[in-house]
Amino acid sequence: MKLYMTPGSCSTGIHILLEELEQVFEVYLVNLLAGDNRRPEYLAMNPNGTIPTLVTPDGSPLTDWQSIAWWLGKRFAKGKFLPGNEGDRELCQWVMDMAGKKIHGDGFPRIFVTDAYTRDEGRKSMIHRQGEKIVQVGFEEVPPKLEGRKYVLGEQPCIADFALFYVEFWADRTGIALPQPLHAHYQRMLRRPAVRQVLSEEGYGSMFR
Ligand SMILES: N[C@@H](CCC(=O)N[C@@H](CS)C(=O)NCC(=O)O)C(=O)O
Repeated sequence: MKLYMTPGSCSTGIHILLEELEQVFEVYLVNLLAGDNRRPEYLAMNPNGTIPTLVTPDGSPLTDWQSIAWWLGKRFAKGKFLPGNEGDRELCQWVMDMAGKKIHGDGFPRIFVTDAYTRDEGRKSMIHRQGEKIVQVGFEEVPPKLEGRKYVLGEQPCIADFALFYVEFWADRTGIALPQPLHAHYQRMLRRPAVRQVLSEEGYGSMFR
């Protein structure tokens, strides 16, 4: 398999999942700032120009975080990161939507790429604050759903924990406080060997020293 990724981005969640599943894969770095994701070769594989892209063993590209996570979850390790029943499936999907669509999709771009929202210097801080608010409100909705469990579904992580992890990681990097149960979830994830390995490989090894 080939993983097209950018260090410290949402693709980090898929990178971790691949390591947790003990898969062998090649990593291709996509430099978003240099516009690698807008080059014709990349767009031919992923017309949305987003990362991650996972090229599966038969050569097909999968191009959406959730699709990649469900596919990996089904294909490897006897489904150990997949929900086992309908209720768990709904919760897993809810957390992935909250992390990927609301907190990531609506919130963090306002913080990371504020310029994309306005050219008006005076409005930038307002949009940045809006982003922080969306992220905080999104995070606050998660703990009641976890009902004190260690991971989203219980004692072991599922694919949604890797989505939750990458937005928690962004919160950490941008100084946004997490509600206590998510802070504990983030710390628990950081103790996992695959998480430490991937973050170290992606250039964040100093977090563990
Ligand atoms: N819907 C996509 C969104 C992924 C996404 O937003 N990736 C960001 C990086 S975290 C990206 O590729 N940004 C570059 C761009 O949109 O031009 C998915 O779930 O994979």
